Amino acid sequence: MNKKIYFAGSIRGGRIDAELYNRLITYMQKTDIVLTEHIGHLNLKESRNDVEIYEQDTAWLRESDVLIAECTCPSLGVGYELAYAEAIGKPCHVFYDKTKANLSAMLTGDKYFKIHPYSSEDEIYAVVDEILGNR
Ligand code: 6IA
Repeated sequence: MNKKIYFAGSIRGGRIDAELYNRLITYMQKTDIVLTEHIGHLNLKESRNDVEIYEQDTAWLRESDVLIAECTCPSLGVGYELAYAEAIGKPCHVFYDKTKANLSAMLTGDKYFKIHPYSSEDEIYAVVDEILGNR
């Protein structure tokens, strides 16, 4: 069955990995539903105010089946979303490139989170297949 995925990635934390987010979202959309496909848009335009963004994103978190976060580029918003998702019991998966980032101890030290360090992007896709039950 199609899963509803909340994909989290940095926005105001920096867009250096936006193309990676875009590729991951496109991949997940072949089999499942990504509630947050705008995270991968390469030309983001802020059309809503911050209260509207917060209300919509937390509603999507409650609606989602799983949170998948790409955390190589640090983002306060993604950290907040992870804590919110844990508090409401959603499965949380965190990917980061271990050759580029030293992940916060508040994520690596929290046994609730499933942490997936990778050193090359190709490694991500097989893990995503497993998370989504597609292999
Ligand atoms: O602190 P950050 O901005 O890096 O936080 C990024 C995370 O917060 C993402 O995973 C999003 O789910 C959420 N978020 C932050 N800003 C926005 C946003 N801005 N829209 C939707 N979610 C957001 C407006 C850009 C829009 C036109 C797509």
